[in-house]
Amino acid sequence: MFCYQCEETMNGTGCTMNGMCGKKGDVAVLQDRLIYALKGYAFCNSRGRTKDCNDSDFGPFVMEALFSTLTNVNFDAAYFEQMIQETIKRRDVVRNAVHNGAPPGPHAPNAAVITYEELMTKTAEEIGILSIENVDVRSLRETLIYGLKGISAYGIHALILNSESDEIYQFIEKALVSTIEDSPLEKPNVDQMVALLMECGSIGVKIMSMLDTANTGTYGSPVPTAVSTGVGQKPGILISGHDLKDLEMLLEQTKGTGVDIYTHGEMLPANAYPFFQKYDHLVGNYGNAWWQQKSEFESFNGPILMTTNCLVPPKDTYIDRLFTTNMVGWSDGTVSAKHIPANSDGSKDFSEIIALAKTCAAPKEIENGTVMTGFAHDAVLSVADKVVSAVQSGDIQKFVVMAGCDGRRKEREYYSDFAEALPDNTIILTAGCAKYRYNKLDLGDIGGIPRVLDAGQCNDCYSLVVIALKLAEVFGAESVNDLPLVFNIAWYEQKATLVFLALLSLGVKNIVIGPTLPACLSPTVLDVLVQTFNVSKNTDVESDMKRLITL
Ligand code: SF4
Ligand code: SF3
Repeated sequence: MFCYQCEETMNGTGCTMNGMCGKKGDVAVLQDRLIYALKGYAFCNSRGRTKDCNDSDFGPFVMEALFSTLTNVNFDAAYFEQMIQETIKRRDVVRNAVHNGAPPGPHAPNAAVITYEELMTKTAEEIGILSIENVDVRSLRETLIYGLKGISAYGIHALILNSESDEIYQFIEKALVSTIEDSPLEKPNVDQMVALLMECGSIGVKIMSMLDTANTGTYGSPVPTAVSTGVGQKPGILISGHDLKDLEMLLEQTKGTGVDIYTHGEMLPANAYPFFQKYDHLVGNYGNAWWQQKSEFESFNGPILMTTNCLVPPKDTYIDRLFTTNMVGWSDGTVSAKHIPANSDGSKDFSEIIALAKTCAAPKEIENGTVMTGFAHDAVLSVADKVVSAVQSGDIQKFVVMAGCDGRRKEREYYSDFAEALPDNTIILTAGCAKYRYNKLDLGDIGGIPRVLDAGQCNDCYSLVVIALKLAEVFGAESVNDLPLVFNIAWYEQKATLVFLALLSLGVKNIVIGPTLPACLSPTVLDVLVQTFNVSKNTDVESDMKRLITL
């Protein structure tokens, strides 16, 4: 196997035996085969589009497939075998329609003609990342694929709330086709591939905007909220991941059952939506970022529902309390996490989880306080006057965007140290699970504005963009680059890759990222990013404080 899509990749270069995330070699090669099959399906569908016989369900299916290969989503070999089979089946339907049942021409790429049986014999070396020999082409194509995974993740959440866009589906199709090694079409050159990455970033802004509209249209605009981190006396269900519709269904089905609901990880910001605040049995948030789940799921005592990433291979102590839904799956071939499927109308039956919860002890207390969230664009813009006058008076010297992901590596303590070392006249704008590195520090406020403003989940980085653009407008700045705003972001998986591309597509310069640079960036591609956008890696707190804040 070879995989280098996330920040924790082995030695910063690539996982080759088993993934640091727990992904086994057999699942890794199945994911490679699925991506290969998706490229062929996209190729045939693009031909079908010109003849009006493309698959109308292409977008949703491909987004589901791509999302399932994102880091820490699905570890179940059987799931991938079935998805590869389904992809090939769908591809063949479109291809036969394009050719009126005649065999494909001699120039069709292999991904468009390979059979399921043949594909299942292909190795990672033959069809995976390293099969692309030119390191720069490999770098650009893989970065694009990771961007597509991010688009797909957010696209699925939007789709669940009935929001979709053909423009996004057509981009996914075009981008997948552009990565086919033996394509008969003209191959994009390096400049064109960089342009495709920027287009991917723009589509990223669009999908985050769509998801923002879907979320706020369905659940209201988040309001600043102090969320309890303690526990009650009743048994509970812990819901993690990013999907708000699952939370809604779970809250409805647990009303009056004597079972409490707690959020975990990226579900914390759900507590700030007016819609969810009407449920008294939504008690609060239990625990921290995804990587601490092994101890937190154990001490929670009740069932856990993983709606999306990040899932860590579970311990025996809670595997029989772990439930997955959507694209999430876990199996070691013998023991599997129980999966809750969606019915054809999107509804789900959580009765098994609820029945199990009733037999469990209440969660063990691991904290007892509150944590603030709910500073999405509407909440921040409603106090824009206050913010502007604080900047004008010098009470606020700088905004520091510290959004992104958290991870288990020790180097990430840097982010807590950096937050703590920031001068009192700075405000941290955050979103994503990166916030857990500083959202429980007591950093105080500036004239009533908390020094850590949490806009929500990683997709709510969109809120940070809206806030920055509004500030630029108010201050008459030409772009966000002229604002007293700096970026020191943390990345881990492919949604962060997409958010990064989204920021670049908006022309944001001088972004500092860490704790390492993505392994998929070849020296040449990195050089392009440095030359064009002055991207750099964070170093140590003292030096970064000097270059970002005090200079
Ligand atoms: Fe390694 Fe990350 Fe890929 Fe997992 S997702 S195999 S940790 S690079
Ligand atoms: Fe976190 Fe996995 Fe990226 Fe949504 S849940 S931000 S890491």
